[in-house]
Amino acid sequence: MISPSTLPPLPTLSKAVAEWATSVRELTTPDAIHWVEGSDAEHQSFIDQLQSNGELQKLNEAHYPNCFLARSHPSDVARVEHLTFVCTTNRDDAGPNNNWMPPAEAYAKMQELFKGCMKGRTLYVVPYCMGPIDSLYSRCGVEITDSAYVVINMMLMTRAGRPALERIAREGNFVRGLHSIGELDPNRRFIMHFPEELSIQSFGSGYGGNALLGKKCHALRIASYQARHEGWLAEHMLIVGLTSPAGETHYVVAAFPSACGKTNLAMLIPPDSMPGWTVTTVGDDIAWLHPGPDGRLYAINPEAGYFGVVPGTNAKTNRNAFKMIQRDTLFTNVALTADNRPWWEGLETGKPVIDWQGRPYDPANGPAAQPNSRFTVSAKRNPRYASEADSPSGVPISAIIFGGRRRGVAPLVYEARDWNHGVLVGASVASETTAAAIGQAGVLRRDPMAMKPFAGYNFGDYWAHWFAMGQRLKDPPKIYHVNWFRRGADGKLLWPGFGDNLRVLEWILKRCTSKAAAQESHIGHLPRPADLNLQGLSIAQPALDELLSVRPEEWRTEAADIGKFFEQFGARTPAALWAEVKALQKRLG
Ligand code: SAT
Ligand code: MN
Repeated sequence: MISPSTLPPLPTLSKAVAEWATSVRELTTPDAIHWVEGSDAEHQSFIDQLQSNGELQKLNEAHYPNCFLARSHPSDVARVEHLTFVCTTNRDDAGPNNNWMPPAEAYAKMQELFKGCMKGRTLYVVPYCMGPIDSLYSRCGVEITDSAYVVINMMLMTRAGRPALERIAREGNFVRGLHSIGELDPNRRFIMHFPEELSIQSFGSGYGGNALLGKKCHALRIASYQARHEGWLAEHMLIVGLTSPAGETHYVVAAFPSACGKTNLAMLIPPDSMPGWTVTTVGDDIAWLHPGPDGRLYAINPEAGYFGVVPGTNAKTNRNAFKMIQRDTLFTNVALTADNRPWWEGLETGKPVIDWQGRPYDPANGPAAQPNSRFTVSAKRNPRYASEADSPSGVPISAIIFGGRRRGVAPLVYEARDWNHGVLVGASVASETTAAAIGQAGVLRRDPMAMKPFAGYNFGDYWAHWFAMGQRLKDPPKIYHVNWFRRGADGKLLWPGFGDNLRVLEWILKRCTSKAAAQESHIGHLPRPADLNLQGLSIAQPALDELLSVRPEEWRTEAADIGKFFEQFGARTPAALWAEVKALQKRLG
């Protein structure tokens, strides 16, 4: 083994990164600079430092070994879509789906904010690789930040450190991400993206989606733009491996808006009444999809960790995740019990004594844990981590699933007629908003491909790119829409969800291998109750009928609403998408 002291110093590896770091140092005037190597010892030293300055609190070592709690500023708990911008030269390239600012104006604004902002702080240089370090599909970046909390999160969420910088030195290109927590002042907070220059500037927030720049900023907004030019897709999708009792393995990807259960589906536990199934996780949030040499679509997970929603996680909803976060986990904004264990709504044991803001718990102040409180943990801690997650060629995808959180209209599951119809199905996803973004929760909004907050360019061009991708695949995956959240007249959820979602996945896989029947409806192919494996599930017939019902009058309204939504994108809305809307309307009569 080479001793670290004989390795070349990091700043000498890449001239381009070193020059950029120097220019940032001159602008932000930090007291010190630290280049992140990526070693375990270094990670520990950051934890020690954060603990000694009070930013991290060690949790009960006997019950939660090597776990820590971080509390954010109370106004800094979620993504801020109204302060997130895509700064392309032409406004139309960002599209009505993004906030836009001219690049020169945005750079000038950020220059003002960043000037001298790291005085008294350390500037950290974090080289990272999104995806397996030796995969052609992976892409690298460097995040410069003044937050050690961000550094330890990036070390869990990405492949960060020397090997990434070595790859950058070989390839010569990287995404430049500049971040400062500033004063955490919501009035001086901006998340700016410059896809044309592969650069990101984020100021004034320490929250995950705003500050861990490898995640939504790079792996979705910048990467989606890059992917369009290079002929691949960067999507807000989990990747899961499903092995049937017969020993056949298929991989599927699924796109749902934030906080709609992607992590739960990615780590699904088969119900006792479905013995013999094995579910493994490749990714829980982001998929990069490439046409493979055999004409199929292949997926890699660009991330190396999970940044998941804590509330609701328990042994029943997600036993794997629950086990996974019992050790080596960083919690943000959860509550505490009297014996210093983390606590959250839905935990089912213990009780909160201190709330997420560090105050004595009082129900009058609202939930004990922040509804968007999060865990950060290495993917390797997942007891069902798929070893293929590290495969440089990715995994072949049999089905693409879109979904939203909707009380009505959308049935439990339906299958698109073909790829082009599937693009319409994805483009018309609608979902009730959640706590993952600042704003009112529970409002229905269109969230095409669950990418509304994350597409780094005009949705019209994005849909055109989806159609073009279909043309390039000899053997494209089938496309589905699911809705686990349909409610009955009494307002109660009709479908049990969680592990029982495997019943729907089983039907999907059987369809992909021509082993299951379906009936045709106006909106696509649906299972009849007899086509679903309902063994061991007690569900009343009327609930099942309602779950699988498609009401033409509701769908005529839906189709008109979808059309209105697409009109916003004017001439950029592809003709192929209008053709699909027309065909749907014709079928609905
Ligand atoms: O905060 S994140 O954007 O990383 C999580 C999410 O909203 O999906
Ligand atoms: Mn997400």
